[in-house]
Amino acid sequence: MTGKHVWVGSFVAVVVIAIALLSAGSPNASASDQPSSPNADVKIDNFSFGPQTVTVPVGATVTWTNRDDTPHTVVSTEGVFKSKVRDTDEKFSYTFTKAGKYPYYCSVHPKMTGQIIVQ
Ligand SMILES: [Cu+2]
Repeated sequence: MTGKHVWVGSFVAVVVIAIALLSAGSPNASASDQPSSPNADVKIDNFSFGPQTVTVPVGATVTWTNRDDTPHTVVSTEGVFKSKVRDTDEKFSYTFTKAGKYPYYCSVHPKMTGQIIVQ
């Protein structure tokens, strides 16, 4: 009789601890996800930027990765940012802190163009 009560009591304790751990864990998980969520990636492949137009919120970091066999650059038309020559698999990142339209091109191949829209 008393043994059964002890078992029920420890079962309740385990459930309470489990709920406490779950509710403590979820805010941590969303906090660690936060930096990656507003950011965007642009792939450079086959002499083009993809996607060509990317819309991000203010504060987002855009990362370009050269997936082409040819070196490319990422150069803002208005001089806001300018990468060095990026070889295959090299990256360039820029964080946009002001809203606006940011057209850019590849200075090696000026016909390659793209645009970042920051809202
Ligand atoms: Cu290029």
